[in-house]
Amino acid sequence: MSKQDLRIGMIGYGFMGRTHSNAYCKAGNFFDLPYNVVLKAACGRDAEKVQTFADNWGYESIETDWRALVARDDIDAVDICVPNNLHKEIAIACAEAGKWVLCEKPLALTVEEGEEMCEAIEKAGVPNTVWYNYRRVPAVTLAKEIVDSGKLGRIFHYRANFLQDWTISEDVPQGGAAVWRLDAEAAGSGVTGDLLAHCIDTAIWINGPMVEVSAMTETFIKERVHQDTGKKQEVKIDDACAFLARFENGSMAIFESTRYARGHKALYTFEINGENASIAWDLHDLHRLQYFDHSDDSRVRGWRNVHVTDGDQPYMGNWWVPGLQIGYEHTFVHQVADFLMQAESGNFTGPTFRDALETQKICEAVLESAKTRQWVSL
Ligand code: SOE
Repeated sequence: MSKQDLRIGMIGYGFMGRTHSNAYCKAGNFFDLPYNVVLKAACGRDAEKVQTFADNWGYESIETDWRALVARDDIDAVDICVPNNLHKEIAIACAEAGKWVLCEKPLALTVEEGEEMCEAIEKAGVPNTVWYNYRRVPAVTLAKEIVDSGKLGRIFHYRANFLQDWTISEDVPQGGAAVWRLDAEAAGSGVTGDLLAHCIDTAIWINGPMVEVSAMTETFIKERVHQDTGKKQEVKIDDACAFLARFENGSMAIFESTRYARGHKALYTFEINGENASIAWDLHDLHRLQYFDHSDDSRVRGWRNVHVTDGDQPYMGNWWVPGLQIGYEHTFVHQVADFLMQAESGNFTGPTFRDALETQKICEAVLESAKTRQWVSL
């Protein structure tokens, strides 16, 4: 039986536009999707650049105005891959037009914006997701399954880091293409919304809700040239952020993120310590899960280094043969696959806009705590 087409409109063509387009191209080859994914149109303000992007990935057409894309009858789902300050307006317009919406993280600039987006999306009843892709690293999904099975027992500790080093030079500008993440107007915040948001999404997915946070932030380089004005302007994002947190289940946590950890490019790590067992994961070695089980025979007890590639591990039955690993781009393929396979039936495992709003609330509480130097309750 031929499948119904799901026609994608992509807004934005940067790094995330590429990861998502790659996922749309591959998902149907590896997963039995209920739809035939069609790359219908790509949209960006620069016609030449967006045409090059469209030709590379196989989009059938281009638009240079996102409103025109959202108004098209031949688009079923819109993927929002533009800077954070544009998410709200586009997502609400998509919801009102009855489109499915896939939005890049973080959901919005603020909780207030995120709430408006959730209301519009839920009122329209359209399938929706936010691209917190690391949930779908097979080893991370396995960590969630192990914790859910109760094997760790009572959880005492959760700790996570996301470390980078790409903004150490004072010569890196802010604003405009490629470096809008350094411009508070476009990004909302620095590492909190960009990197810690990933750590928070994974943490609350695995370890449940957080109840309070206490944070500190720092902006190491106070002024940078803004690409739009050519002038040195104050840097208003957080270059680094560290925070303590307490979870509803009684466990305590420590989170750290920076773009000033010389030598680290994208070191996302987390560790969970329970009464009976511990789990650790590292993005630089993403196919492995470290697992320590205290119930093992004491003479051979130690950290197990599980190579998460066998067919009975999450997602791996759809890929190669045991022992052959997959990588970063596959997390996006998994998100497309789950979204399309689960969304219409209403049992999508998320993250939905509503799930991403929880992360947004924590990010906002973290920034408020850093500003007021007080614990903030959630
Ligand atoms: C920033 O450098 C960045 O690209 C984030 O925006 C992504 O969300 C993260 O996955 C990798 O780092």
